[in-house]
Amino acid sequence: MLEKKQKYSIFSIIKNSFSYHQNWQKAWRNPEPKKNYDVIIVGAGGHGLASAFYLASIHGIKNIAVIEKGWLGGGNTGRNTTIIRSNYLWDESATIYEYSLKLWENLSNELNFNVMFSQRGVLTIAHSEHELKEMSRRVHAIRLNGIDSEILNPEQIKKFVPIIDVDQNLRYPVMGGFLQKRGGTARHDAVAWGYARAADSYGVDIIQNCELYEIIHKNNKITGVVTSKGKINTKKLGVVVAGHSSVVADKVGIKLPIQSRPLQALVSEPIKPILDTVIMSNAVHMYISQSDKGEMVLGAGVDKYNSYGQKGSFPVTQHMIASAVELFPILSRLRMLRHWGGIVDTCPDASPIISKTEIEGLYFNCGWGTGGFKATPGSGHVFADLIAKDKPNSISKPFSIERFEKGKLIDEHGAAGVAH
Ligand code: FAD
Ligand code: PYC
Repeated sequence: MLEKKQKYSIFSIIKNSFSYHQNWQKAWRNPEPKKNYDVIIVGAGGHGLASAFYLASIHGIKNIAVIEKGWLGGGNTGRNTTIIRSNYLWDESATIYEYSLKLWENLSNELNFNVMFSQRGVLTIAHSEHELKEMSRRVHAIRLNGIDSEILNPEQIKKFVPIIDVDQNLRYPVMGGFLQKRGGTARHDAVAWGYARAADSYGVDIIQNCELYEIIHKNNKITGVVTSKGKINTKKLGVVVAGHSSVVADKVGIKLPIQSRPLQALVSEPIKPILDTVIMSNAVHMYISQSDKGEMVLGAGVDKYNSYGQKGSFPVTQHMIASAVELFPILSRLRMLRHWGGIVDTCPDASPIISKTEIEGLYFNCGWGTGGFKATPGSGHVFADLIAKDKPNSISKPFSIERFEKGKLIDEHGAAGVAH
């Protein structure tokens, strides 16, 4: 699928290593903006880059720019904890997240770039009878949508995760859990790089350090944008800026039902492999996995205030660590290597907005909140379809912004679990 120039032979790898990579083929170009594009995507996160790639590869639109105020993948795409699963409650969500999960299963092939998708399973554990009953109900709903999900008892959990303590006399006893075996993780920045490289090979201009300042529209139709690199004309503008969606919408007087909050994560120093799955605990309020480098990757809930600063507060960091040690005392002597935050854009129903707007040619893809990484391929697919055809398809339609006027909310707070 990719052009010939993107394919490296073993000989070119050897040749380049001896020349200190000076003649190494760049994975994507670094162009200056043209005067005019058929489509401009704002935001070079995974969702924006995937949208551009599918617009070019599926819909044959070649004159596309992705403008990014910083560097590509530097937003939430490069800051998330990479959990991928499709075990959502409502049919609309099950459809879009499962559509995405199926695309993940072939993504490295499709992009000819290893995104290190690893179906190591995602296990959510229960610490009370009540939690376990709620879980069974959720598992039934998930299975009715044809999505794999199973309840495990403490013995099965111990077998699956040997480092977990299933002693029933603990403060938070592990009473059971539910597992999606096809869930897992991927390498987040590889996802951004893979899509960027693939989109570039179709001629998409990815323009970094190019901030959107103004949206220009005339007679209720998009005509262009003003950016830090000047004015660019276009008739179609797709905005995919995650935590800054309401700031951009505000430029044209659109009020989005979005709250923007910091979500933090941290990694420990690297250690030998001890955990080969993802564990989430809503009651203890923490989730954990181990990266391929050996770091323990931890996260918890959002900070309880709105902010655009990409950092979180100390009490949340402290809580994450205390919760991890509560469940896995063997982690108590580990040192923290680094921590960071991203700004997540959450809708009242914890579901995304994929929508046309009242201005012709202006589209928004946002509100993925704490859980959009897993949706990257599916979101890009359906957003490209919406922009190309100016009409939602059956997957994206329920996520239109009109659902807030009609009261057709898709409440997925429970599925967002730990991160909320
Ligand atoms: P981004 O990657 O944020 O891309 C948006 C881009 O828009 C940014 O690069 C930004 O610089 C750019 N931009 C903003 N304003 C402008 C402007 N005016 N002009 C030009 N460019 C602009 N999801 C999961 O599914 N699983 C997880 O385990 C998970 N863990 C998370 C952990 C943390 C700590 C965080 C912060 C998020 C987590 N998420 C997770 C959520 C996930 O990261 C996001 O939903 C997803 O990455 C959003 O992707 P995106 O491409 O829409 O946004
Ligand atoms: O959506 O699975 C998720 C998630 C976990 C942590 C943050 N988001």
